[in-house]
Amino acid sequence: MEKSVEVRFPEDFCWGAATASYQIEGATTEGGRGPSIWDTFVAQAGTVLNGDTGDTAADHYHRFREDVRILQQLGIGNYRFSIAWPRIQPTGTGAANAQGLDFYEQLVDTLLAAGIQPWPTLYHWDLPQELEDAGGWPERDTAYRFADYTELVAERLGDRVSHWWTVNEPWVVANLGYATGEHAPGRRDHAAAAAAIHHLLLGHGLATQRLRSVVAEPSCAVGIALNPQPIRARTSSVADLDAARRIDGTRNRIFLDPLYYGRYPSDVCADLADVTDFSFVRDGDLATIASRLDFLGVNYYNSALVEAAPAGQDPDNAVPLGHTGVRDVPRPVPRTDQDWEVDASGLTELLTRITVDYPETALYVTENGASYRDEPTANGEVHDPQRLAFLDSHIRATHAALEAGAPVRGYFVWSLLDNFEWAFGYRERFGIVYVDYSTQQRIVKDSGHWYSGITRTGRLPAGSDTPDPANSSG
Ligand code: GBH
Repeated sequence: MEKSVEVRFPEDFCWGAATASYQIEGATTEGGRGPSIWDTFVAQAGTVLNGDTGDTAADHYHRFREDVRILQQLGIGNYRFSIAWPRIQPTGTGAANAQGLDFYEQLVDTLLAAGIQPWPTLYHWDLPQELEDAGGWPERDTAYRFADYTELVAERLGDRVSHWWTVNEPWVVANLGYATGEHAPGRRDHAAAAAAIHHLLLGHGLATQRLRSVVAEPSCAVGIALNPQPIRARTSSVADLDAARRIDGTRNRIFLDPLYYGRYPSDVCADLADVTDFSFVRDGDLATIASRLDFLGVNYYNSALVEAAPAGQDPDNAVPLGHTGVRDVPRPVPRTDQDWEVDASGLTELLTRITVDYPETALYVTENGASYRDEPTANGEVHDPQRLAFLDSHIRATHAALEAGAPVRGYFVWSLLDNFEWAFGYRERFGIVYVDYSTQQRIVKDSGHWYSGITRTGRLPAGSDTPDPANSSG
């Protein structure tokens, strides 16, 4: 166990917790909500572990007041949630469904009354099914539909919401949704995934402009939440370094370069020549995509180590967008119960790297957390020492980035509640609050009580005897 030093965050550092609509709301047929691609996907056999669906989830649609009360009791002053597009436009186009807007207005008003700042995400993966039927994100029109939907939301909530996230993790949407098929809509077409990347970025840019036209600045600040990842090479051989360059290209730079500099990296375009010719890019698109970002959201789970793979030995689908000749190298490091490697140092590396390569934008860690499958004890407590240690080490890594000069302004834990973890269903538990899915009872886990202390004081005490996740037993 390592002795840690005290770290103090600035007074105005933003502490928060995050969720997403389909993962917590349930009530998928209530309030005039239309079907989304996730409703369709989960209904197909073999897509989600144990056949789980988001039909009920954490029943947040009916229990949001209780969930806001929990945030308030924990002293968490910022809440990142997402708005379900099919609640606002059940078929993805046309007039707003008033009940959908009412729901989010009530949520926002309840948050504000509790002294909690709302940080809505406009797209966290629940595309209206009709838009997928018309081609989905590989189709250019979807970007324009996203801007129209954004306008409807901004008109209703713009007078009381001052921070907006457009799209959550376009890498996941494009690659898992359209290339590997692990997520909705379950397509497996690398060229379609490449077009989806561009239209997600275009949708982000159009929505950013639309927000600013509806809501007067400065009360309207906009960003995008990416899931960039530090990519390390196993050795410094030319082959391994080149493998890392290629993955860094499609994981990170294919998003960051157009957002910051209005261009796709030429090496990435060359790497993808067999997949796409980028003919979906039209005049003016890149300027739209490069609309000023007020902040950048960084969702961080871990880093990756890659190496060049001998021809024919790269595993199926391991590398999206049709890359071949690269493979992931497993490392002898602690893993979460979901088998994800834990590497807090990667978060410091990522935040400082972004600061060097894409400077001058406020950074927020918009998601960070881990799945450990702890269950309540007989007396109804949930002890989750590994999650607590995970959060402790990553909040320290965030502080290290701040000390090193990265403009990090906030940290949102993923997640407030245990929830529907996409293809893994309810087996994985990311919450700092436990959810009993048979009773919908909420229990604040040890990590939640601990995080509450951090949010109130803005500091992590010295030598807090947080166990090393490697050595602690769950
Ligand atoms: C986010 O996605 C989502 O925004 C959120 O909805 C979700 O619930 C949360 O994270 C937890 O999954 O096997 O070690 O290589 C995360 C995207 C992409 C992060 C795949 C982890 C693989 C880990 N993820 N990545 S590993």
